[in-house]
Amino acid sequence: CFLVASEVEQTYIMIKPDGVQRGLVGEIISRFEKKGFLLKGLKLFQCPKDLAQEHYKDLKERPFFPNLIDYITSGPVVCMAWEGDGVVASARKLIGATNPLQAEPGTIRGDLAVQTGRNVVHGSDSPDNGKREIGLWFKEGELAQWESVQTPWLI
Ligand code: 3AN
Repeated sequence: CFLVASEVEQTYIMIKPDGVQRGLVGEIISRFEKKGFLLKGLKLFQCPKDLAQEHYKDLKERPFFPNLIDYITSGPVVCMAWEGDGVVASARKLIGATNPLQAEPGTIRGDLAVQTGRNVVHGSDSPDNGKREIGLWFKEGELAQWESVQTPWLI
């Protein structure tokens, strides 16, 4: 029912242009799948500048903001909505620290990236931002309504 579904935690995960260009899409999606989260939305998308600016609006005053916008809009990104208990914090653990040199081995950034400005993946930093970002990047109807048959084995 709608009420129950709306209470389930969701996060916005995005494979950035470097991740797509380097052929890491399958590897990154696989980590979230294997962990046991549910994929609710997925698309390859060329991000317009105004959407990138809105997504990163909290970083507007930072010196790296223009470079960040150029980077995110430089090629297609993979937009994903993932669902599950505690998915926001858990996804950030799977992703690892912002600076890939400080990210632990075993994390996506720790295993696959070197530079902060090329850190291959984004994950929402709170459940509220998860909702906000999924609303920004996906249109109504683009999210799938489904439950995995594996779910009883995972929760
Ligand atoms: P995270 O992506 O780990 O939540 P935020 O929200 O602080 O980190 O930063 C958003 C994005 O901005 C980062 N993923 C990275 O691409 C870029 N960024 C953050 N700090 C820097 C920096 N010092 N230099 C260049 N880019 C940065």
